[in-house]
This record gives sequence, C-alpha cells and structure tokens, in this order.
Amino acid sequence: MRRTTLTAGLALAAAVALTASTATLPAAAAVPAPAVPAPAAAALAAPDVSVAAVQAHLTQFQSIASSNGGHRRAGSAGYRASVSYVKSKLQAAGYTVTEQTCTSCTYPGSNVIAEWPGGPSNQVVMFGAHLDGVSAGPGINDNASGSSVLLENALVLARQKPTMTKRVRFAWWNGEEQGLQGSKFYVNSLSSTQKGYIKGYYNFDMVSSTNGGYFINRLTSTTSAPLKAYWDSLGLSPEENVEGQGRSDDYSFQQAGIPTSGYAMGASARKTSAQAAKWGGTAGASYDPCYHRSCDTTSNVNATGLNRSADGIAYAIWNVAVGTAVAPVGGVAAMADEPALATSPIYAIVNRGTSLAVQVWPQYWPAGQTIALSASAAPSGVSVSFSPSSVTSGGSSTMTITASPTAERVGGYPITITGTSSTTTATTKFWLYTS
Ligand code: DPN
Ligand code: ZN
Repeated sequence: MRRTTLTAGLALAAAVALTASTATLPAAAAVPAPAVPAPAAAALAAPDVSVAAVQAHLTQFQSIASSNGGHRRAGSAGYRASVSYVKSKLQAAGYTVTEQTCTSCTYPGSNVIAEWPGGPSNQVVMFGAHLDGVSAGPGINDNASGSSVLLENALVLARQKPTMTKRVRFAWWNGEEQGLQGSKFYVNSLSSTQKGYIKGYYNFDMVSSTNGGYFINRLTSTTSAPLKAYWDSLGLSPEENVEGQGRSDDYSFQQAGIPTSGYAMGASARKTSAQAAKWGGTAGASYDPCYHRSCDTTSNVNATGLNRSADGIAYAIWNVAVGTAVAPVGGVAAMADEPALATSPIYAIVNRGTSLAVQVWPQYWPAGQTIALSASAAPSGVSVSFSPSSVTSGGSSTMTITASPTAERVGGYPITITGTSSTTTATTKFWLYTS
C-alpha cells in the first residue's frame, strides 16, 4: 500500500515537472495564429427556426390527409404518406432514417427514427412527436404541429452542422392515438444499456392550439429547464401540462425511468379566466375547439404558438447538445491523396471546468487498416482522450478535451494528433484555446 502510494507520488512529481517545463515555453506566442479568428467563448446562439417552413410542412400533411380519405390514422394510406414525407425530407438533408415497424400496434406501421451523427453515441437526447392522427380529421394541431416543429428542427440542425456535445435523436411515432403504442414498442425494443444512453426525452403534442396555453411537461424538472428558460424569456409564464399527464408519448419513456419534458398548448380542457388574462384567448372555452374533430385542419393553427415551440426546441438542442465551437463544414480536407487526419472543428475554445467533443477521422488511408490515435501533450490541467482509440479508414473517433477548473489559459495552443497504422503515420494540428 505504502509502496504504491510512493510510486504514484513520484510519477505525479515527474508529471508535474514535465508540465511545468512545458508551461515555461512561450507556447502561445511562438505558434502561428489559426486560419480563422476565434469566436466568442459564449455558447453559440440557437437559430431562429422559420415558422413559414414549419407551416409548409403542415400544408403538406393537410394535403396528404385530403388525398387519403381525410385523415392520417395509423394503418391508413394517410399515415404511410406522412411517414414517406418525413423520411424523404430527412434523407434529403443527409440523415440516415430508420423505420421501425411497430408489430404490436393495433395498426402495425412505422416509427420513424433519425439521429444526427455528431456527439457521443452513449449520450443521447431524444425529441419526439406522434405522427398519427385520429380518423375524424386531418390531425393538423394533433399532431402535424408537433411532427412539423420537430422536422424543421432536424433540418436546421443538418444545415448548420454545429459541434455536438450530445447526440440528438428525433422520433415520429405510430399508434399514439391507440394508447401510446408506437413509443411503447420503441422503448421496449431497447436494451437496458441503450435506455441508459438516453439522458432525456422531449415530447411535442399539440403545439398550435388556437385557444391554447403554454404548457410544459414536468415544468420544475431539470430536464425541462431549457424549454422553460426559452418560454420564460418571452414572458409566457408557462404552467405544468396537467391535462396531458400520462396521455402522450413521454409517458412511455417516463415508465422506463428516462427523464422527460415537452411542450403542449392543450386539447379539450377549458381555459381558466386567470389563463385568459395571462395569455389572451377565451376563458371557459377549450384550448383546441377542434380536438379530434374534422375541423382540425390548417385553419386550426396558432402560428404564434407554433413559432414559439419551434424556436424553443432549437434553444433546447443548442443548449443541451451543441458545443461552444464553430465547426467548419467538413473539417480540414486532405490536400492530396495521401493518408491524413481531419478534424471538425479545427480549433475550439474550451471553458475551464467543461469538456468538448471534436470529431477526428482518417482520410485516404489504405482500406481496412486500423489507425491508432494519440495526442501530444496538452496544457496543464487539460486532458485529451479518444473514443474509440483506434479507427478504421472510413470511421471516426470522438476526441474529448477536458479542461479542469484550474487549467492553464492558452490561446492557439497546438495539439498534434497522430494516426498510426501498420504502414503509415500522419499528423494534424488542433488549435486549443481555454477560457
Ligand atoms: N394529443 C392528445 C392525443 O393525442 O389524443 C393527447 C393529449 C391530450 C395530450 C391532452 C396532451 C394533452
Ligand atoms: Zn396528440
């Protein structure tokens, strides 16, 4: 025991000495400036999601219903056309889309799942909405609205390609109207390890009720914080989604012990006079007078509420899952057809006391080779690790940079990343700033 402690102590002393000598070098001054200026250290602002683009999706769902017997109920042609619409938009934006057939559903059909391939695969945040409606009508507020704010957010994320600190997975559910069947099927299909990777599930069901209120599922939870912060910033004073408790797909995740939240504007329950005073609208009338009726069309849309949900989702994605660095699209491309390493981003500001994920991938390596990744010495108090630590050509690794609260402050500090295979070695430089 004592012997181990002593050895560890010596190793620590050696490490400190090494770090100290490195730290005396004029590192920041001696290195070239990065190719692009550093962005502000604050988290990048979330994008403004276009409500017109969201409304264009609603129009498509309306036309799908109109040409398929007036509804989009699970198991119907209108549902299948809704799946195709969402899937084709996602695929065109670069997503790999999975259709999971809910075989236990009353009307077997597809859950649509799309994951943005950035950030650690074992730290997932999910955003979901039911894609099915009832047979009474086109189901535009219930729930083309949730489906569309989600779809547009997925498209915006694919367009912006920010650096990710968490993995974002979107889902559109089958068979919600028959008892949350699609989402229940999905959750039951996950192993306990896969369930454990999901750090939160956010649900969007009826987010454009014409006489609606601003409701948040599990209003006071930590998971709801970004959704609440956004609506608070608009002065909306959101309330708990009492009417919707246990009635939508977040319940399937809640039952599996996964933290949940979500936005809703309300269904058949009636607006109180206090709520009408606060939010406007008609006291004593339902939040959505067309709930599960044939009049749930594109005329049954509250564009202001729709916009506020669309933007709040972006706010949540950017605050929960997006890093502080700019990611040049595609990273650094190799200049010639010889083995190289690319990173995205090519530099980053890491706030002390936080971690940041950088994607590293080999380019132009002989097929099938295994490439081991390593990094040169980091500044004092900064650690760098790769997961996985080796990749094959065509794969990518996440390089996590962790700065302790007392890490050395550096600007433009070069970290050399080395890739080594059985026949080749290549390096690239990553420029680190700490703040
Ligand atoms: N959106 C309702 C449905 O899918 O039928 C369920 C619900 C009702 C959700 C009330 C929230 C509030
Ligand atoms: Zn619904």
